[in-house]
Amino acid sequence: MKRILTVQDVSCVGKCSLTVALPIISAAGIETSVLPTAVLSTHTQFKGFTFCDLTNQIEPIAKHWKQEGIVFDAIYTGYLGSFEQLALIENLIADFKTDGNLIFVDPVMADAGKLYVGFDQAFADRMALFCSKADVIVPNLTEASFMLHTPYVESVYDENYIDGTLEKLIALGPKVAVLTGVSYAPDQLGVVGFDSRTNEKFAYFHDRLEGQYHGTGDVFSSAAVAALARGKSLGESFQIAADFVCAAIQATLDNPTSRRYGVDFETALPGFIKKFE
Ligand code: PXL
Repeated sequence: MKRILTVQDVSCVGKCSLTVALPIISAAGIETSVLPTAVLSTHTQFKGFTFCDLTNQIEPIAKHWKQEGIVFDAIYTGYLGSFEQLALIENLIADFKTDGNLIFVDPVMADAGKLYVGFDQAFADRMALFCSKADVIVPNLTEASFMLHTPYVESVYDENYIDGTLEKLIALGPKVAVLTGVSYAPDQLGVVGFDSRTNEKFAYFHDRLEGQYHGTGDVFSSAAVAALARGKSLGESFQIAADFVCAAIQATLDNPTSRRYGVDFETALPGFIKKFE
């Protein structure tokens, strides 16, 4: 069985980060090891959340894993909260990198043109450096614009703009760059990626569903890294991930609650699991 290590916070309520990565990666038939970087009562879009930083656990945990000779087929990082965490996780990646394993970085820090609470441009610059260590990065358009110091363009852009953005992301150093939330027409949304090793571009578009939901980026990345670890191609993996997010949003629309509570990915899990039969 493949083993993925995922490094991100535990937001106890508000389906995102580890509480979605663990069930989704496990459902794909992959052992999921976790390195929780912090515990929050909820994600940061609720008011008054608690926060317990676990940065001081990163080095001792990694040291123990090294002593035990533990290896990972992929390392997937999501929300990381500080410069210090980025530096420590860079060391961890250097220590656990093998010839064959996959380093998958979701530079979680912003959406819809805005940085999340607690992040600033300096953090985005540091995250851009962190991305150089990755095989695959999956920023949304907002995260890409902060990392590249380019204006956030909400809707009116064409394929050339996206291709240019992918080129600039590749120049940061990752082998594969994937942009999420791309839209060339009001009724569609999708993902476009570029693999600098093969010079291949891939793209997948689907109908745009109503509304913006919290945690969909984490659902998407968890599904994509799982599919890649299960040996699916880049194109297939990102299609599986996009379809899974759509199915989860559809399930949420069918049974609405507050958007802060994330999407009902649980309802969509049986369809996701079938992709690996
Ligand atoms: O879903 C991204 C995310 C993860 N973890 C925490 C967050 C957010 C987005 O706001 O606040 C703690």
